[in-house]
This record gives sequence, C-alpha cells and structure tokens, in this order.
Amino acid sequence: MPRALITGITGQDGIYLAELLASKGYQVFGMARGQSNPKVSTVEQLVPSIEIVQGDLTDLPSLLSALEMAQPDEVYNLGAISFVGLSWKQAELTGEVTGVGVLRLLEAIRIHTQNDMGRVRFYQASSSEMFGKVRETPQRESTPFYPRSPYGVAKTFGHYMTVNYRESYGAFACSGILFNHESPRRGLEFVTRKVTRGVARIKLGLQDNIVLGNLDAKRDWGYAADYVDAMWRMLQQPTPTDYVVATGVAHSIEDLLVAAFAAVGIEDWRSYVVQDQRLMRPAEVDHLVGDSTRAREELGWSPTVDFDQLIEMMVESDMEAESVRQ
Ligand code: NAP
Ligand code: F7E
Repeated sequence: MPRALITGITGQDGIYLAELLASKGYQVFGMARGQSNPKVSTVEQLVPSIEIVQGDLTDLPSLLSALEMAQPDEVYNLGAISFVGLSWKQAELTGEVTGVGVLRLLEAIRIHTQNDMGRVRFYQASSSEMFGKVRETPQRESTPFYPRSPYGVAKTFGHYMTVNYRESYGAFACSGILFNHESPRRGLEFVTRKVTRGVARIKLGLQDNIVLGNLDAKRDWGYAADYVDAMWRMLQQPTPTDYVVATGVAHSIEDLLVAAFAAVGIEDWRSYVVQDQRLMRPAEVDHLVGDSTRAREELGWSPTVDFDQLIEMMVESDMEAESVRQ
C-alpha cells in the first residue's frame, strides 16, 4: 500500500487530494497544525481512513516527526498562508510559512532519507501568482516570474528551492504551477466563493449586496478536484519536472458576477454590487491565463469542468447550505 503525507490537509486541495489518494488505495497521512483545529473533524468525516499527524511548517522537529510517523513514499506540500490579500498584512509570517516552510520540509526529507532524497517523491504547490506582472501571455513553464505580492515572492522562493533540491540532491521534486482553482469547498475569503455565497444569500433575502474590490482583474479559473489529479500524475512520471496546470481560458470578476447571478436568474447584477477602495490590493495581478500543453501531453491531464459549470456548481452548493441556515 503506497503511503502519502499531505501538508495543508485542512485546506480545499488537501481534502480533495486525500479523497483521490484514498480512492487509489493509498494510506494517507494528513498534517494538521494547532492544538485544536476545528477543520480536522471535517477531514476525518470525508476521508475516514486518514491518519492525522501534528506538524507546522515553521517547526522543523515537527516535520521530522511527521515524516517518521508517516514513512511516506510521496509528500505533497500544500500547506501555506494562501490568501494573497493577507500576505501584505502578515508579510513576514507569509515568508516563513509559504516560502521558508518549503525549504524546511525539503531539509526534513533530506535528513529523514539520510541524503537519499530520490526515494521520497515531493510535490510543491507553486502558483501562477509567481507570474504576477506577466512577461508573456499565455504563461508557460519557461515564462519569467515577476511576483507582485509577498505571497507571490514567497511562492517563488519555494519554487526555486524545489528546483534546487532536485538539481543539488537528486530529489524527485516537482513544482506544480497551478492557476486559480475553486470548488464549493473554497475558503470564503477568495473572490469566487465570496461571490457565489453572496449571490445565494441575496437570492434568499439574507444579504443586500456584495462588497468587492477590483472588478477588472482576469483569472484562469478551474475546478480543484481536476487540479489535485494533476498533482498525483506529476509524481507518477519517470522523471521529475515542473508543470503549468490551467484551463487556458480567462474570465474577469465581472464575468464571474454575470455567471453567478445568472445561476439564480438575476440579470441586473450591478444593483447588488458595491465597490470599496479598501479591497483594492497595493499591487494587482491584472491578467493570468495559462498554457498547460506540457501537462496535457506528458501527464495526459485535461480539465473536466469549465468556468460556467464551476460557478453553477458553487452557487448551487451555497444555495443548499444557506437555505438550511434560513
Ligand atoms: P487553503 O485552503 O488556504 O489551505 C491552506 C492550508 O495550509 C490549510 O490546511 C492550512 O491549515 C495550512 N497551513 C497554514 N499555515 C500552516 C503552517 N504554518 N503549517 C502547516 N500548514 C499550514 O489553500 P488551497 O486552496 O487548498 O491551496 C493549497 C496549496 O496550493 C497552497 O499552498 C496554495 O498556496 C497553493 N495554490 C493554491 C491555488 C488555488 O487556486 N487554490 C493555486 C495555486 C497554488 P489551517 O487549517 O490550520 O489554517
Ligand atoms: O482574488 C480580485 C482580486 O483572492 C482574485 C489563491 O488561491 O489563486 C488565489 O489567489 C482576484 C484578484 O485569488 C475581491 O483583487 C476583487 O485580482 O480570489 P482571489 P488570487 O489572489 O488570484 C492563486 C493562484 C493562488 O496561488 C492563491 O493562493 O479577485 N478581487 N474583489 C477580490 N478578491 C478577493 N479575495 N476579495 C474581494 O472582495
């Protein structure tokens, strides 16, 4: 039975990946932090076979203990402070967790394997935010990085550390440069979920409007369950490398609003949206769209859910959840 350790198990991707690996017959170990993390019980309900281990990406001894407990064949590093907006407010912590945390985990694997790093396959959750102020469109593996937030800078550090451990120590380390991916399990702080939940609550008469920042930014949004499948495929390849994972189609926040309100039969979305300057970011990433040709050709990966289906699925799920609260 293959064994996998997932950091960030309580996050959106952690749960989808744990479900996928458990369905493939893996023994899955999920690393959770904190002395009483309320999200752990949700993970245990959704993936009953999971074993939770304690650990924090800012604490090397806890990473060594997690590896000792799990004895993994594969490690997926999904743990991070992942909200770009927060990364300006807690830049140092973001650097510690999202950036140096990657180095700590790679070092822990090096120590755990006694320098035989090739025997543990490692996935790093890199991000399209590394492209930031984009140097070319669409963005691919060879596109130079120009991060625009402390989060993007920290992810760029983690990305290059992953490449460096591959080149220095022969680590089987892959960096997945994933574009935005969403689902009904997306955190409420991210724009898609803020909109789909807001739309459901407006439809049900529980909320008057949705307060947003920049409506012009464009993102390449895909479905999280599709994207964790690409993570697993990367670690099954004969040689490790980096892959862009994206749908190749970009939409603006306005497109998102049109689609989400349309899903509940509201055409006049502008009446329900208020813009607030305080939600504008100090430096914005205007337009991301990925070219995932390598992932499609080498991994045989392709997205199964398009933008309209994704937003409809999220609105429907929020309608159900909010109806119960009514
Ligand atoms: P998410 O829902 O925000 O989950 C982040 C996870 O990291 C949570 O489980 C969180 O645990 C954990 N974490 C936070 N601080 C930690 C620490 N000090 N030590 C250990 N774990 C810690 O993120 P996601 O959407 O699932 O994304 C998964 C990964 O992919 C992240 O690294 C993210 O940056 C990256 N990524 C995401 C996207 C996307 O569109 N979703 C795109 C590209 C890359 P708590 O529950 O304890 O807070
Ligand atoms: O913002 C704009 C905002 O916070 C998307 C993370 O998973 O994907 C995610 O990062 C856009 C930005 O995601 C609001 O200015 C407008 O242009 O949903 P978001 P993100 O910053 O793209 C990448 C790939 C990751 O790696 C990250 O971990 O939406 N926007 N008004 C808003 N965004 C938010 N959150 N809230 C608003 O009110």
